[in-house]
Amino acid sequence: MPVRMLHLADLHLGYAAPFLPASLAGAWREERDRRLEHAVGWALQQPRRPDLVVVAGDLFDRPDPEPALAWRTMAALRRLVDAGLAVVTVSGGHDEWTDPSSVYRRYGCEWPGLLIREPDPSAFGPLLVGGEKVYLYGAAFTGGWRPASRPITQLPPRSAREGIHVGLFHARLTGLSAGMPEAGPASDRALWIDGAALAGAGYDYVALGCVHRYLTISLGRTLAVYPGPVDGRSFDDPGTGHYVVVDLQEGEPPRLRREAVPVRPLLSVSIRAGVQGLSSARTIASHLQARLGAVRPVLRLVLTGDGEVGAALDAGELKALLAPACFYLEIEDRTCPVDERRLASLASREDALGRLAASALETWREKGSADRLPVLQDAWRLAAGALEDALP
Ligand SMILES: [Mn+2]
Repeated sequence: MPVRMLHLADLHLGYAAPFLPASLAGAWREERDRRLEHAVGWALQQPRRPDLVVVAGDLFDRPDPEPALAWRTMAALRRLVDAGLAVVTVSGGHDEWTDPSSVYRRYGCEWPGLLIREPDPSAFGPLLVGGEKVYLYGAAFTGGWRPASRPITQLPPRSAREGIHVGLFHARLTGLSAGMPEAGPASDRALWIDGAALAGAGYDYVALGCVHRYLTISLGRTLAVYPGPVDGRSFDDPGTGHYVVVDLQEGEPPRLRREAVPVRPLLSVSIRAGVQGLSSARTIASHLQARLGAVRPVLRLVLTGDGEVGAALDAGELKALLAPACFYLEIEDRTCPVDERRLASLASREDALGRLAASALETWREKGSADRLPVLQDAWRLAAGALEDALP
C-alpha cells in the first residue's frame, strides 16, 4: 500500500484583505480562516484517507496570529493525530520563529504531530505511517539565520534504509534552468536551496511551500512540488482551489493528484466594450452573470473600449446590475470616449481642445504605443473633462 500524503502550504490563515471594505473584510477572513479545518474534515472523510499531512510553511499569515485562531488551528491538527494520521509542520517566512511572540514558541510544546524547529536541514524519523517507514528531511525557516545570497548546498543525504524519503521546506530553489518564477521583493523570507544539491540528496518527494502557485519540478529521481495556496489573498495571488495529494510507494515514482474544493474565487476579468455584442451595461452584466453562476466571487472587472461604444457604456449601471452576483465587485473603468477618428476630427479645432486632441492623436498613432494607450486614455478623460466646461 502506498503512503498517501496531503501536502498543504501557504494557507496564510489570519490574512486580512486590505482591498475589501470593512463591512466585508471580516466575513471574508472568517471564511478563509476555515481552510485548515475544512482540509482536516475533507481528509478524514475520504474513503481512502491520507496517512500523513504535511504543512510546508506560511500556515499563518504572521508569526503571532490571534490566540483563538492558533487554538482552532491546533485543534484541527489534533483531530488528525487523534484519528491516527501523522502530521508534520515547518514554519515559513510569514510565520517564522524569531519573533518573540511566535505562535510556535508559545504553543510549540503542545503543537500536534512533529513540529520541525531546526534552522539547518536535518533528518527526522522514521515515522511509522500506514505500515511504512517515512524518513523526513526538513528545516524551519528562521529569519536572519542565513541570507538568500548563500543558498543551502548541504542537505542530509537520503538514508540508505528502506522506506519513503520526504523533504519538507519553505524554500525557493536556485540554479534551475527553468521552472522557478522570479523572486519577489520579500526574497529573503524563505530558505534558498541549490537545486543540484536537492537533486543530489536523492529524496523521493520534496514538499515545498513559498511559491504561490501549483508547480512541479523534476530533479533526477526526486519530484519537488509547490501545491500553492488553496485560497487567494488578492487578484494577483488568486489561489489554486485544489488540495494536492500524493501517493508514495517505495521504488515507484510519486503519483500526484489535485482535488478541486469549493473556494470563494478571486477573479480578474477584462472586457472590451463592443466586442462580441458586449456593448451595453445590460449585455455585459448578463454575460458575466451566466459565467459566474452561484459562487459570488470577489471580482475585479476592467472595462475598456474606445469611441462611441466606450462613451456609451455606463459603469455605474453595470455595477448596480452585477453587484448582487458578487461577494465584492470592483470596476475599473478604462473606457475612453474618443478613438482615432474622433481625435482626428477634434484636432482641426483651433482651441485648447484641438491642441490636446492633436497631441493625443500623435501618441495614438505612434508605433508600439499600445501599452501607453491606457495612460493616454486616462489623460484624455481628465484633460478633456476639465476643458469641457470651459469651451463652447
Ligand atoms: Mn506564502
